[in-house]
Amino acid sequence: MTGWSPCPALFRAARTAWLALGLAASLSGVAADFNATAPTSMDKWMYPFEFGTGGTRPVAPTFASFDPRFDTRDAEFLLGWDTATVVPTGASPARYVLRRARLLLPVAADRTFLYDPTHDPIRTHLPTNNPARLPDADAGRPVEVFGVGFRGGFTAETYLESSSFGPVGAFTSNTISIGTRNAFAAQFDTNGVLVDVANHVGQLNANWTNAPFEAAAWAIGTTTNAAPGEFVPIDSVFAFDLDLSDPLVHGYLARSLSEGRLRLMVSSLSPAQQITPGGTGLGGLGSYPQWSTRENLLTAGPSIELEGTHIGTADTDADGLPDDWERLHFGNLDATAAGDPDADGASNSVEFQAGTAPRSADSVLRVGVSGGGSPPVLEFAVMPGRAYRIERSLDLATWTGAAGRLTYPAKGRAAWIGGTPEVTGFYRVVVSEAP
Ligand SMILES: [Ca+2]
Ligand SMILES: [Ca+2]
Ligand SMILES: [Ca+2]
Ligand SMILES: [Ca+2]
Repeated sequence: MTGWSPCPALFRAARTAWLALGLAASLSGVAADFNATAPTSMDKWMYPFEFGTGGTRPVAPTFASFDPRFDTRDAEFLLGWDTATVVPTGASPARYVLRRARLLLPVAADRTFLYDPTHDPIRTHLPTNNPARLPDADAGRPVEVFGVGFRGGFTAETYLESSSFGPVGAFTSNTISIGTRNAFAAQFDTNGVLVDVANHVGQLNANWTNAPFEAAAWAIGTTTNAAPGEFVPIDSVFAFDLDLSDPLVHGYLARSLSEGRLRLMVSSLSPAQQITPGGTGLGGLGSYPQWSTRENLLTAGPSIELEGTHIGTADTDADGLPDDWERLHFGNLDATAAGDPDADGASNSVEFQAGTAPRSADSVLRVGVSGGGSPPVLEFAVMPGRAYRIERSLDLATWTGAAGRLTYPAKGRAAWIGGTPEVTGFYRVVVSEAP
């Protein structure tokens, strides 16, 4: 957690909320709360040598390769849901408040891998002769869920079960399939951009290198059917509760619901049984999970539970606060736009715009200053589904967009770094619903 610095006299950060109401959709009359299980509408084993069968197989294993000619997260499992039957589409991502997003995945093979419900640092994957290597403190490897990024011109809409994995090079090449898959497990980097995590362990390949970085899964699978370190029996169901406390993850899910098309990728750095010449890490005997796909007739297949509130546009008491938002936070329509029941200085209207909680004084858009002031750095907490813009003024009358970049140094935190050393002036953070 970053501490707040007091504002220097010449560099005052003002708080404001932008009241440009985006009437992106008219969805009044639809029940606001949703709590439903959606069946998987597409899934595909993402493995370079699936040769066209990835979309229709009954089983999708996930495992790693430490052969540097391949992605380290070699075999991934793509899952997709058409969510329009569960949640109305078309509104701003700010209008989807999730309380639970839980992927359920049945195990399709008996006792092929050890249960590990906690994160393993990347250093535990380094070869035994690497001095930076850490021993794996708990047996087994966690099964992780990430978002999905696309390349090769594909999008969540156009990438289908029948779409190609991506180019697979010649077997004689030392980059047979690395960094090329058309759909990949992805996380947000500190610039808020979805990046491929397939090779975060770092490979030692003369023609393809990347610096190692730690991957932070959006969820790690848990089951009640095995104790940590034990083999997992067939038909165990793994539950993955997505980290809704991360505004970027929550925002990804909210945008997916707005589009009616949710995509997630399951991945695990489970060892596969293969020779790993020159690899950076451990190959060893195969010990990897195999998941039931929606084509598997022996199980219920994968599904997702979605619970939350869709905030429609209806405002029957005409106070500027959507009915659904008032009921979500107050249980009735008695709140007023100007009210400030939590006495945090932000009116209910401002809290609605900023996505903060109107009954929690700790939840408020408050801007702090860090660094020496050159360039200016503004820090503030971010909320899901919001767009933030920084403006600067010399007279508190005329405001113009300030040159700089928005970064996300820690979960839930934004740091805006000014693009010029100019610090004199007033700055404000303008928040609006994400388009
Ligand atoms: Ca482990
Ligand atoms: Ca109202
Ligand atoms: Ca308030
Ligand atoms: Ca508040």
